[in-house]
Amino acid sequence: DARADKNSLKLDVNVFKEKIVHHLRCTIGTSEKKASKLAWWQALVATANELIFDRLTQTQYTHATKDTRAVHYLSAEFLMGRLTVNNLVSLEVYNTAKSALQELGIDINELCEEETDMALGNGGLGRLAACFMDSLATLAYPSVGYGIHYENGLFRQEIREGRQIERPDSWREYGCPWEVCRPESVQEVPIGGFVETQTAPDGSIRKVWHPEHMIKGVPWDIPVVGFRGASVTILRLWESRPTESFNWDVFNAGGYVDAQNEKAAVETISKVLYPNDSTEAGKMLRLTQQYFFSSCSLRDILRRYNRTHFHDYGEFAKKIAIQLNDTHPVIAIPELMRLLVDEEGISWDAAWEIVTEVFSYTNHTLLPEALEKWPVYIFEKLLPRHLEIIYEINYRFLNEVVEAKWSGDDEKKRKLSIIEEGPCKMVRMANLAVIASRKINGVAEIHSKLVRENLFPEFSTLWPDRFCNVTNGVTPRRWMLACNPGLAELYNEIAGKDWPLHLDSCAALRPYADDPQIQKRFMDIKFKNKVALAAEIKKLCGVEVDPHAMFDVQIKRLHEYKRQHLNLLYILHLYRKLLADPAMRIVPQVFIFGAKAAPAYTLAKNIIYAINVIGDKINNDYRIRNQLKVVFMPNYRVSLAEKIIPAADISEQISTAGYEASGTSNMKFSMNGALTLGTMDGANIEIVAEAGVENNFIFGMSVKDVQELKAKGYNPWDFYNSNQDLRAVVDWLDSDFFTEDRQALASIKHSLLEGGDPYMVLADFASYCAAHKRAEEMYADKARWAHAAIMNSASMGKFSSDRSIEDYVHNIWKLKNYEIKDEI
Ligand code: 26V
Repeated sequence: DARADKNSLKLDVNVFKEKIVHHLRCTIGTSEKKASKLAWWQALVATANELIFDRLTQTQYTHATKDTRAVHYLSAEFLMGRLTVNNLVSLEVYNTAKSALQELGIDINELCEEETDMALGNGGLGRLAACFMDSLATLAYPSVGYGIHYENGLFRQEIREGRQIERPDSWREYGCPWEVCRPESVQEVPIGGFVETQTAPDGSIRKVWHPEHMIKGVPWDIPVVGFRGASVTILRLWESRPTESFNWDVFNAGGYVDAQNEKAAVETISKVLYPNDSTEAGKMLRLTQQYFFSSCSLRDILRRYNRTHFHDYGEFAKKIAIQLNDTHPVIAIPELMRLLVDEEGISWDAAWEIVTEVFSYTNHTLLPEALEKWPVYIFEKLLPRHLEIIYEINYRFLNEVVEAKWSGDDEKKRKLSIIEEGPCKMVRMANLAVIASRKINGVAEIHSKLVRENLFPEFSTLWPDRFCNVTNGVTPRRWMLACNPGLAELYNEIAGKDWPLHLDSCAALRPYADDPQIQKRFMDIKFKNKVALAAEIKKLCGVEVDPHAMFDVQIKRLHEYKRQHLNLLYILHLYRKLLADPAMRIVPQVFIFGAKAAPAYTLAKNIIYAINVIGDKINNDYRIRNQLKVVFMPNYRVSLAEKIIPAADISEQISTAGYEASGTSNMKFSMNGALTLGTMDGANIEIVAEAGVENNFIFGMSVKDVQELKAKGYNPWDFYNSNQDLRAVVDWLDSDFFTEDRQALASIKHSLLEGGDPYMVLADFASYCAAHKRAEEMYADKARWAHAAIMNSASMGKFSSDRSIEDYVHNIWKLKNYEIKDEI
């Protein structure tokens, strides 16, 4: 029967082999003789999909028959990366597939390299959403992820003569075999136009929106496979298309070309993911993207709800939870009000009660430039009815809630208003989110505290119970089991095979932290990973590095607050010492960077350039006898992180305290046995609390120190003038020692001095150097280092995204999970 067939596909190498060949011939349409690697990979995916879609059907059947409560995770970004290895591991067919392919003369690793990353995200926020999908599926909570089906993900980065060049990322140019289009769930979304006020004979008023356009939303589903097939959930991404009605009139009037232009304009909505740019460009389109996917998602939720509830909204808030991943989907709040009031005929008060029960909001950054505000004039053009609804929400909030608490206090009203007054009136999306949400959370303890105390102090006085913390986590399936098989095998032996589901059980390794045999085993695994990374570095950067050297890694988006330039100043400092004393022997070190800069962020791009030219100089300076290497790995992305992280000795987490909301790579590094060299910021604080400060290298100002220095008046010149080493390396940037383009490097010096050094790089420099010195000393003591590496890896139970999801479930979503049986 069907079940026996599935089992034999899972376990029997011959059956698996036959299936792959079958799909190669009958699905892909080629033969073993002439198939390309890509074709083999497609056949492998088709084979996996047989199991995946069956499991998906079982999951959806269970949820439909039980009318389950579900969470809907709305996110403009899902940084999924590659899916093949994870899906095969989760289906428990990885080894079967590997052997089957081996017998066909094919290396499974080579096939997996054929897959283009799904890079539908900028960084932390998007990758977090992807880890959460993995945990939701694994824990079998009823859930849907909703986002945008970007035609182009985050740009591909090339480095030419040290400089970043952006290239389009067409991830599905030749089709993506994981996704399936669902024409039966297409939505239509109105936009533009004007609002008409109709007064009935009884004097009651009705608002009628006459939109200018309709946009079609086409859903693409990507199945997310829970570990060991616990459940298969769906990531549903919306693609924009012109509706048939859209260009009909123009078309008939003989305007074939005009119609094609309008078609192109609509398709633009889901064309490209915006990089975290601080520029004004594309504001209009960005809001359109956000509204488009939020509206499609809400209509999809309502359609599914009404299949069983027939427009009776009494149960809506019992069945539906919606999580807003940052402010990007916050337009869903007025959109749900509009759908309920204008289209479903529910009273304002009843609709508001539903809305405020359903939504919750996660904040991911305190950076003022990242808090979204939209000009009112853009709203008037695109979403005139939503603007009215926002005004109404605001009016009631200010006159009922704020007035009751702070009667007559106009200053409070000005601060808390959704509308920012001024020459250009703005809609503050974060204020709207807080006013309408049941819960508001930050992403690490310290960040949640700052959200309460610095970002929304008045709101948290008003509604203390709404604010909470959910510390981020990452999936151990991708970030340990799949990317570090050597380490996974060690944990299988020490902690049993269920550790990817119960990461706390990795603590079983801690008693062995001083056991010489286990230390050797652990460090041998690390060394093998470093050998593999060294080969990758040779391939991508052409630089030879010694795997015995200390691998010091900083991989993350390029931003001043993350302080890649602090790292660079230390590298210059080491280099300078080596040049001054050619006989000096140091711990050999390889500094590894990976980072994309937003295309319009000039200083960030100059820092990338500086890393490359300084690296080039150092790597080719025979005087330092290969004791120091600096490599910039191009096109940093999920699949590259999976190769780098298992090979890291040092994890650089050096943001100015108070600026990195959480960080998530910090957790991945620790799990894989790297030691954190970092500030007391974000989740670093919680990581070292678990793994031991003595097993990591903490340095620099605390949040309190930063606040105090700012209050007292920070002057970077004080540090520059009083520290000779610091002055020497800062001045070195303004020289032609490294490059003809002296201006590019001098701009970094300029920002650190005349620019006021907004992220206090100079203030933390001395302490940073001291931390590096401690790291170098510890690295020379092999047993001490192994102890620390093991303690880090074995203490990361808290940072499984399963724990984060359980926190969301218990404190916010209130879901039950369901065992998925083979029922149909
Ligand atoms: C947005 C923008 C937009 C305009 C200019 C510069 C800029 C810089 C940063 C951002 C951040 C977007 C939100 C984000 O990705 N936050 C990250 O979320 C992670 C998951 O919670 C967290 O671990 C990171 O610390 C946080 O930066």
